Amino acid sequence: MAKPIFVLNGPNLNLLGLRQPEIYGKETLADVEAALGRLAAELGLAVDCRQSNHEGQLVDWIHEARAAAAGILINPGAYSHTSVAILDALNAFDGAVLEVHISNIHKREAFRHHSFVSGRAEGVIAGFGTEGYLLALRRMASLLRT
Ligand code: DHK
Repeated sequence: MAKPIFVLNGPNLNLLGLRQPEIYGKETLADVEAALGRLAAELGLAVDCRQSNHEGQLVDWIHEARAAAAGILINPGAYSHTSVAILDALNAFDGAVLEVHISNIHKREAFRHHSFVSGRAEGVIAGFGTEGYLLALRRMASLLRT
């Protein structure tokens, strides 16, 4: 059995669909994860979707991915802009990393314009709404084929 893609969502993304829908949309995280599961099946991949509000938990999952995942698709939420620990953990992961932001972080407050994770990610999607996760999964499938 091929290794899954870890889909990691950071803080507050459990409130997707409820918090600031004008920015993050009306779809819930469960909706997004179900759509990712369906697309993964179409693409012949498997996804393992997880969400945590805790930085250390995300770091632990990235460590787990070293042996258990073919790639990581991550929306680190606010930790994108603050977490050297998540960047360091991703730098210790050998597979492909894709970063997703639901909103266009470059159109928002200046403190959201920089992401530590972008220094490691093969690609970044921002501002495509929750559709960005699906686009990133398609890209992950291409990266894994090459
Ligand atoms: C999600 C968050 O929770 C914010 O802290 C980031 C990101 C942007 C998003 O667009 O998915 O700044």
